[in-house]
Amino acid sequence: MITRNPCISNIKAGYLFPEIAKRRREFAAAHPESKIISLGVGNTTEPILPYIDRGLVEGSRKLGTVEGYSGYSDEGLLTLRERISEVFYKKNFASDEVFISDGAKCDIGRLQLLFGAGVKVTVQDPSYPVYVDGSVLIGAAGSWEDTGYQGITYLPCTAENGYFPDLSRIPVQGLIYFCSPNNPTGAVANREQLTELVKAALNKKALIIFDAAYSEYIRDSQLPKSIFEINGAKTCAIEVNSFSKPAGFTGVRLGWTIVPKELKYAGGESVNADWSRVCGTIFNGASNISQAGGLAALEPEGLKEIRKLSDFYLGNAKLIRSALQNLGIPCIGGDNSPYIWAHFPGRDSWDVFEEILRTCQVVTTPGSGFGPAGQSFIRFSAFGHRSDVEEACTRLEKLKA
Ligand code: PGU
Repeated sequence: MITRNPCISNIKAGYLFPEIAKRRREFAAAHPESKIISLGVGNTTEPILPYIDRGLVEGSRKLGTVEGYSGYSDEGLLTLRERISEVFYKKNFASDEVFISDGAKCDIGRLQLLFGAGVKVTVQDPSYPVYVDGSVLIGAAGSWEDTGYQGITYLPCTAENGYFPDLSRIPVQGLIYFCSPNNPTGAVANREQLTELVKAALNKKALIIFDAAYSEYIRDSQLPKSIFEINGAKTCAIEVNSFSKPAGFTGVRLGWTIVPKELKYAGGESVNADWSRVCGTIFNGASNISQAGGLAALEPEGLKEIRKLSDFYLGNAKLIRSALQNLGIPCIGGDNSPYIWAHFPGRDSWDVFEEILRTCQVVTTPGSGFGPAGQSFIRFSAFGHRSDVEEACTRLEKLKA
């Protein structure tokens, strides 16, 4: 029989979220009477708001008419690409620098094809697991050693450094994944910090993949929502973003990636041209129905709904954060992001996960699943119905003991 891709054998554990789902199922099977509440995976729960929903419905209806029918749309509807540039980037990007995707995760995976197995990858530690697991799959992570992959540079983000890492260890000509607002810590890098990041990337001739999936949760107007608010970023950064968390499109699937034309490899070749080539080869565009929804989301009425929906989840975050603080559990995040990062000093994350599941019937995410520096932390997601979040907060009091 055919042999397995050795990169797949290198993956240390199952993908974090299916592992959590498995443990939840096992608990539910053993305790059929329990009503489990999930503050685990960051999956949206609230209905799509009416104006945006109408956009999706109309997009679908159009497909049933001769005049409105459309087929493949490759890099995405021109109108949507232009509107994204206008709404999020002050028209700073031409439409052919905006690539419409079926979500940020999918593009994070595909982008690695640009750099190949030899690339030196740097991540914030902790970070969204796709950066590391995706690097393992393309063969860039090397082998697993105790708490991390030998080929990955982990930059610890801890209370001591204000959850912004020491950038001096970034390898030359490497790839840096940077996520702000951060998943899982909820920390948001300020303008000075992102300026430092861009400077470090330029000095090291490195490329940043900036994941801004939670940018619409930023409420502090001083905080940057995009890496392209920083001078110099156009020559060292790619940005991925998504309609998932702001518009509730986790199941609809729609995102975008900005690849500036100024961005060049060491040999002077255009990254934008290569990205276009990669997408043209292995991606046939986002659903035209999703794109119609995305267009509606970026109209003034839709943008109001984005604000309303993200305000709702931020309201949940506030409840969770104060419930934890009342228990004396140190935590950060939740003010400009939908995640709260709670510290249980000296404890193993999976043990705390199990304890919260057993005593409160609340599913969370163990911090160690996001990287070595996540050990002893638990991530609480603010995506949930309000009544469930309130009930979960009440149940968390059982942790007092
Ligand atoms: N980027 C970050 C930083 C994320 O946290 C997530 C989702 C995505 C991208 C995915 O965006 P899409 O546009 O929907 O593809 N993170 C969630 C869901 C888990 C997962 O496997 O994606 C989370 O709980 O961390």
